[in-house]
Amino acid sequence: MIMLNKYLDVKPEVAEALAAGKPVVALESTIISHGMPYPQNVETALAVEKIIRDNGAVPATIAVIGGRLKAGLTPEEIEYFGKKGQAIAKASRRDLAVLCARGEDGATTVTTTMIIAHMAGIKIFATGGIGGVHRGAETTMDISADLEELAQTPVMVVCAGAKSILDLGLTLEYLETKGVPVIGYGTEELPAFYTPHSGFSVDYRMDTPQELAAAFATQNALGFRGGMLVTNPIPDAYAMPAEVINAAIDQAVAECKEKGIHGKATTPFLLARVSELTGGDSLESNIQLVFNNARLAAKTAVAYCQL
Ligand code: PSU
Ligand code: MN
Repeated sequence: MIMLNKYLDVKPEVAEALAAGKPVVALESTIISHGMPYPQNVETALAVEKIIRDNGAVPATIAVIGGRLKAGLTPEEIEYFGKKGQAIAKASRRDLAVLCARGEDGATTVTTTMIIAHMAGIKIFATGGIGGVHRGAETTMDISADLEELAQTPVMVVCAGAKSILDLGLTLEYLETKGVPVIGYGTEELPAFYTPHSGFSVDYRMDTPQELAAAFATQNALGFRGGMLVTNPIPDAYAMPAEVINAAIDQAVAECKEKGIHGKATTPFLLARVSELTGGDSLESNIQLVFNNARLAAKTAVAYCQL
């Protein structure tokens, strides 16, 4: 009998799957409220859940609602998060206690999705991109809490790499210091979200969900606390031309600096600005890479349960 946290609500379908040793994949809610516009955010979140199911796992979209940590949302709750968008607080590790104490809502980032997934007993999590070390962090010290969470919480995060709104080289250095393995799925090169190429190398290449599952199970069996980062390149058919996306990112980063935006507002500002500057193209790429990650995460969760 697993003792669950008193602030945690696990959706019955998710709880049943976990109790039966069946595959479950966690999904984050900041990507819904802050990462994409309405209504594409809701359509994408629901389609991602379907992809997880079609690939043999149960989806658990994670969020904070009325001070409760939710592992698994209903379609109505997903619609609520999508519609409220940026009006919902973006919840990182430092925010969870206050949100629970006050009975408020929060959209979970990679950090808080990992925390709540781990509380519920979910091992695998699919998202779009992670936060990391921001460009200019040597003076701003803007380093996403996602990296610290990967260092201390045993959840596998399947993403499409990180956007070059970040300093990708410094992000890899930080992950190395913290002992987080960075795996390339079918590639030796760290993917840069909208493009499969960053010019940086990953630590290991793996080519099957079984290999990913075995490496992560071994890390857990060794008693290591941390997570594992799986970077899955965007399919070529949906990749953006590097010049187009990099020009938009450089402009967004410059505007962010000019406007003096900092703290938790930085990443949502950069994401929204890049999306405006590149129009619907980057949104379509973003949606497709999330679908691709959901497929891989579900297959890996299935493989993990078969070990
Ligand atoms: N990067 C993306 N898409 C996202 C995010 C980051 O390409 O949606 C979101 C995720 O929820 C991530 C968070 O965990 O932003 C990181 O925010 P910050 O940099 O403030 O830690
Ligand atoms: Mn930050």
